[in-house]
Amino acid sequence: LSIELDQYFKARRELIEKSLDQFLPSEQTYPEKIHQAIRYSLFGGGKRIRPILLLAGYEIFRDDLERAMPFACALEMIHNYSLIHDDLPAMDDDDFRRGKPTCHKMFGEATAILAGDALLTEAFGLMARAGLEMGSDQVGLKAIQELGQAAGLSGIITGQELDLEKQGQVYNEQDLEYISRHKTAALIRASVKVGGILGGAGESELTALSEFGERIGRAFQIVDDVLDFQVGDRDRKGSESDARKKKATYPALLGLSQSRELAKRLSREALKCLEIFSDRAEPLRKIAGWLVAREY
Ligand code: GRG
Repeated sequence: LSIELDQYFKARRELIEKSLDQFLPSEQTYPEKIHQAIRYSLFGGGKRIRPILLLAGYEIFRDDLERAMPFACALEMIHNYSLIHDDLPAMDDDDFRRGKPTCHKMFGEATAILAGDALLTEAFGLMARAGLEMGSDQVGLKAIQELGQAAGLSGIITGQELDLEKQGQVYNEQDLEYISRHKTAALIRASVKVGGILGGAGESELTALSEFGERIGRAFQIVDDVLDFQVGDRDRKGSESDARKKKATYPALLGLSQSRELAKRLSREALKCLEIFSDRAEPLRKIAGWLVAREY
C-alpha cells in the first residue's frame, strides 16, 4: 500500500466516521442498549471501502464532499446491518467479527436483530432527508432507488440466500458468479454509481462507473475468499473459516492461482472502464489496484 493511498484512506475514514457519529443518536440515548449495539458494530474497525468508493466516484465530478456524505454514511450503515445479520446463529453463526465478539454475542440476539433493522431503516431515512434538502433535483431519489435495489432482491438478499443454500452442497462457477455479483458486487457497484449520480454524471459516465463497480466488486469477493483460504478466518477476523463451514468459494472450486488470476483480470477490465475519465478518477483507479493487492 503506497503511503499516498494510505493517507487518502485515513483522511476519508476520519471524515466518514465523524459524519456517521453526527447522523446517529449518542450511546447515552434511552434505551441505551440498542444505541450501544449499533455503535459497537458501526465503529468496530470497518475499512469503510463502500463510502470511500462513493466519495471517489463523486469527486470525479464535484469537490463538495459534504453533500454526498449522508449517502456515503447510509451505505456504510446498510453494509453494517448486513454484517450483523450475517453473523447471527440462523445465518453464518459467527462469534467473532473484525477480531472482536459479534454484536449478538455482546448484546444478545434480539438486540442484534434490532440493531441491524435500525441501521437499514435509518439509512433510508437519512438519504430521504438529504434528498429533500437537494430541492427539486431528482438525484437524491435516483440514489435511493439504486441503493434500494442493491440492498434488496436484486442484490444482497438473493446473494445471501444462494450463499446459504449452497453451503455444504455441490456448486459450480455459475453459482459462484451469482453469489459474488449479488452478495458483494451489488453494493460495491451501487457505491461507485451513486457517487456518479450525486455528482451529476451523464448516461455513458454512469454506465462506465457501474461496469467498473461490478468488476471490482466481484474481484473484492474473490480476494476475500482467497485471503480466507490462505490464512483462515480465525487469524484474519477471528471467525470460522469458509472451508470449515463448507462454503461455496472460488479457491475451493478453482484453486488459489486461478482465483487470483480471475481477480486480476476483473480488475484490469475495471480499469479499462475508467479510460473515459480524466485524472480526477485517479483515486478510483488506485483503490481498484489496492482491492486486488490487499492483504487484509
Ligand atoms: C442481508 C443478512 C444479509 C446479508 C447480506 C453482505 C452480506 C449478505 C453478508 C455479509 C458477509 C459477507 C462475507 C459478505 C460479502 C462481502 C464482504 C467481503 C463483506 C466484508 O466487507 P468488508 O471487508 O468489511 O468491507 P469491513 O469489516 O471492512 O466493514
